[in-house]
Amino acid sequence: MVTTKELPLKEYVLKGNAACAGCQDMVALRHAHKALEGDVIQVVPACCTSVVQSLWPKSGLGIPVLNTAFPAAAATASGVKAALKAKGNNHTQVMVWAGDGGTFDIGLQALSGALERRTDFLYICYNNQVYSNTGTQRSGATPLHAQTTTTWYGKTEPEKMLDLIVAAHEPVYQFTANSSYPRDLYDKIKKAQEIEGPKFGHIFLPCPQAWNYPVEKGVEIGKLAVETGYWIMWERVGDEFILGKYSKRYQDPEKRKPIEEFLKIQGRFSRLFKPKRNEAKIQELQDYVQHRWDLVMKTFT
Ligand SMILES: Cc1ncc(C[n+]2csc(CCOP(=O)(O)OP(=O)(O)O)c2C)c(N)n1
Ligand code: SF4
Repeated sequence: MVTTKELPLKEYVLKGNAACAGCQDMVALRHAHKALEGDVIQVVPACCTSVVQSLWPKSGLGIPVLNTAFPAAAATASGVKAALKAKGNNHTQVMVWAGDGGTFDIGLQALSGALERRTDFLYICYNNQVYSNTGTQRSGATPLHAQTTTTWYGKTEPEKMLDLIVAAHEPVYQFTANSSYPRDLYDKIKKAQEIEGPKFGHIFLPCPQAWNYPVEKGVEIGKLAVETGYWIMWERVGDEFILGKYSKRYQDPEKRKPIEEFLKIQGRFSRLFKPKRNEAKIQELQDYVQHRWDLVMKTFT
């Protein structure tokens, strides 16, 4: 794994941009661009990243970016890739950077089409589990019992298993990552850059604004997601499945921290603990951790 000292010094995500304090999207984006070293055209649909990028005169990205309509990011990327090819440019990476709303829900059809067309691109879904930039509405990635402005008493459905939907398209490379492990993310983006064909990365990242936690807790919450087994780190190169080193030990349920440790730190789950503890709902989320592991392991191994 790359060491901190080996990370390129050049910054492509610029200081003083419009992201909230403690935004973990910026941590992930920063490391992705360090890996790509500027040879990239980024496609961004409507989301927090598009605000960071496009607010004049404070554009937050020092690379070429194409802002596109909310549902159209992957289709736009196919077009950009075709244009580069027509110009004889086979090296520049086309990378979509889209939120979970723009991927799980409104951009899913375009994503499916681009994967099926075998577009040579990298699609990144940064998953903060909510439509953040329009005020915290629930998305298809919002977990069971999480409170949002459209689910005041907690969401009544669990999230969509997007990774399995994407896997059914057989991308050449697929991975999950987490903003609390940025060097691991860096390595995965580097790897993606070397593989030709459709590639998909799914990054879990806490959002202080929407999840309602103190800004300094972002890294801790991301790590707790892995240590409770809630978020599984893995890669798939073709058919080869690799369980990530950060998740390996948590395959054993005995080694996992209780899900409560991940939940209680976040205001969006406060109704599970106040005014009185809701044991049944906490247990439901605990059981769902194992369900997710079973689905992933049964599907890929
Ligand atoms: C067709 C369409 N519907 C709705 C919107 C309004 N809109 C812009 S961004 C956004 C939320 C994006 O959520 P997500 O993709 O999860 O990214 P995040 O804001 O969390 O970064 C919405 C609903 C839009 N721009 N276009
Ligand atoms: S709402 Fe969340 S994801 Fe969006 S800029 Fe703020 S912290 Fe980042």
